[in-house]
Amino acid sequence: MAKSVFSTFPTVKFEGPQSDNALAYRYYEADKIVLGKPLAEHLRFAVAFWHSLAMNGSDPFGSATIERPWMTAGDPIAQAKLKADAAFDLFRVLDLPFYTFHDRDIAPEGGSLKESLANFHTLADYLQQKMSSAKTKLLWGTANLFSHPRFMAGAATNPDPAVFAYSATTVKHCMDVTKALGGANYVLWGGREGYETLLNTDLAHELKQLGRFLSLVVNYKHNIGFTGQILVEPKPKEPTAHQYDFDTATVYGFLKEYGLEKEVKVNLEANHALLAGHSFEHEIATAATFGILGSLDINRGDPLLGWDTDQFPADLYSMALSMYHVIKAGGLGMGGMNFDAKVRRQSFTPEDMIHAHVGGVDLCARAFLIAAKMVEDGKLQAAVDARYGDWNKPENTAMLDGTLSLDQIAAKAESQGIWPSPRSGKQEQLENLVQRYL
Ligand code: XUL
Ligand code: CO
Repeated sequence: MAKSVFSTFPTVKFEGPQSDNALAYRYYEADKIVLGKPLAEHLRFAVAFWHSLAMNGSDPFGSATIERPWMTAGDPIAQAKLKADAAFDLFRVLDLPFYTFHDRDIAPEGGSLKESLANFHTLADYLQQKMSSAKTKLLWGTANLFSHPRFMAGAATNPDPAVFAYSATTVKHCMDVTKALGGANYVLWGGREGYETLLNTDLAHELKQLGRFLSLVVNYKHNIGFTGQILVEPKPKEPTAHQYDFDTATVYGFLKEYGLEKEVKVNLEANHALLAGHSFEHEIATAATFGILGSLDINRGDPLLGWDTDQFPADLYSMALSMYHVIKAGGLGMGGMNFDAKVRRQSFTPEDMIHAHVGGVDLCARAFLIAAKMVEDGKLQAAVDARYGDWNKPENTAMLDGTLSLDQIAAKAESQGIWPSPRSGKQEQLENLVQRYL
């Protein structure tokens, strides 16, 4: 194998918080036992092929700033193999347990459906070969049903049935490959599953198409015996003005409508939550409430910009609260934490890519350690339990368990002349408590 752009970098090691080495982990001690199991098994970090190998730094106002050997002209299959070689070298440097990909990240589009599928399977075989001698496993696979112009009016929700059929075919093959590579999950992010204007959109028809598409995916999963999870990734806007998978609550309603709430979970992304007007922890807690917490895409947005900047995470407070809710939900199970984050346009060197991941990994690991302390300590939970404590009294439980009707509740309240007095929510006190763990 030729030397990759990452081959001069040694494998990043845990050196502890005191280390002065910029390319060392300070908090991510993979085999440290926390809450009964190694940190690595809680966090299940993944490197995203899309952002780390396929992005070139271009934006609407400027051309590529990141030039990698596999991005230059040449035989597309040979270039894709070069990219895969570099990917596995990056995985070696970062020493993280998982990676994720879109079909188009790993293999070039061909001149026909047949050729595109052939390219995809050629590279999938190549990845399988590389995985046989590497530690990195597949967290999830997905299909890019949004970049090519054929998807401009949607994939599953396209008014053109040919695009629906093309997308179904692509997803079928992508699920086959994800299964063959031992993927733990299969993700569907509806990049263009939404609309720009109702003037040209039959909303009810598009939702029916999307529901059918997801049912087909779930049926196929069972037919082929894929034991991974099917995950939908909510996002409220960008690229379309109105995305059908707006947020966790919207996705849950959609799953219920199509009877898929026991079959499909969510892959939650930090900045998608923000774009939906939520915090990441809100989305995690909501998914946990409905029993559909699947996996996490880790990144951050810029509240000053308000679009999907996909930056590496840096906010310890928010991440600690997010990890707290992950732990409370019983962990990520088969899911993990995928760095759906890209380096900035000016960070074009291979070393920038490594710094970005080292910082992201350490931020999340540190947040998890803080959250574990919060859970073990139990003070925050005790405060919440106390706040709801009166619901444990039988006379109050009766209002929730169906024993009392509305008029019975009213009759009782009136006869007792109840007159609730305000109770403090203790928000600042609890904020101060959280600060003590940081
Ligand atoms: C786009 C996004 C995607 C999905 C997979 O905002 O998050 O990378 O995670 O298609
Ligand atoms: Co994502």
